[in-house]
Amino acid sequence: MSESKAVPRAPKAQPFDLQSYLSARTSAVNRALLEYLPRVSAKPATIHKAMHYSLFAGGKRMRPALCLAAAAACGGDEREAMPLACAVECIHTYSLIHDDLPAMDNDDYRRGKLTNHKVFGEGIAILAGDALLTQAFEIAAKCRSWPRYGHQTIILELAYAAGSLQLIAGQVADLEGEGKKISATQLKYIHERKTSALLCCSARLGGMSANCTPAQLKALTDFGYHVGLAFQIIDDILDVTQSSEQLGKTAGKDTAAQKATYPAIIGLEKSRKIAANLTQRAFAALKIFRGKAVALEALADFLLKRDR
Ligand code: GRG
Repeated sequence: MSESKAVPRAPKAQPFDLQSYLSARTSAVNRALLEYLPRVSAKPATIHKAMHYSLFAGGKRMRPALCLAAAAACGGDEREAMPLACAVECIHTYSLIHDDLPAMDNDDYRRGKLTNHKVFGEGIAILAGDALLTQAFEIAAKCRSWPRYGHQTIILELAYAAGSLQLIAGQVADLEGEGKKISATQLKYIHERKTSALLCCSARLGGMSANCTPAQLKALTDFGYHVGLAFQIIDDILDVTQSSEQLGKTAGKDTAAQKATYPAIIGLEKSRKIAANLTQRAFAALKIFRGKAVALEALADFLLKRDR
């Protein structure tokens, strides 16, 4: 073909570099958290040390990433979403500290380090969890509001996801289900509340920080719900397929505590298929964003394929 007739080739779309994306967001979230939280040296230092200890223990920061990516998908500025991303991470970390307590899952390791109560004692660990939960609402109350989403809406969103109808409800059902034979429907009830609610809330808050339309909020809700369910199924699979070293927490706990999980009820292969189908449904929810949700798509894919 002569040069004059050559059809210019469209530039090849670059694959999304999720590792760089996550590493940049994790650093930004860590910097913001340090700004929002009282310093480690603030009196009483013990409680602030305990809060910082778990918050900066090396969590994957998936909820903040979903929040920031949802804001970007709606055409927003990630900096506007940052306080809400941090608020969600504070709630998540509180739930992990309390979940590890002897009265709950009684775990010695989390995020590859000794659990909060192992280092600071049960009393301080309970208080560190309480303080992080409260901190989340302080951060949200101090952040700006948006034309469609005022402070009341934002605070309600966090309160509902963390409250006795969602996160706590899931934990109660989980505790009460130990050692009992429970149905797949009951298990889904637990997963929806214990895991999906906060992931969904993260995506929704990101959208709200971009003053998203009702249709965009619905899409983010669908996306977060399905990603959340897939996330917990993968978590259950990893509990039986990975080592404690790999997970940074005690592997095989679900089996030891006779907990109902997807792998226990329907087997590993079927569980993997269900997680993949849920992720497909999450992808489908993103159509409305017409290519602007690449980060959300990459995150959902990563969560399905993760090994820790
Ligand atoms: C309020 C006490 C209390 C509990 C609420 C969230 C919860 C219920 C318990 C936490 C334990 C658990 C297995 C929750 C399910 C969600 C989940 C898989 C959490 C782990 O999330 P990752 O993998 O953790 O994102 P990192 O450490 O990476 O942040």
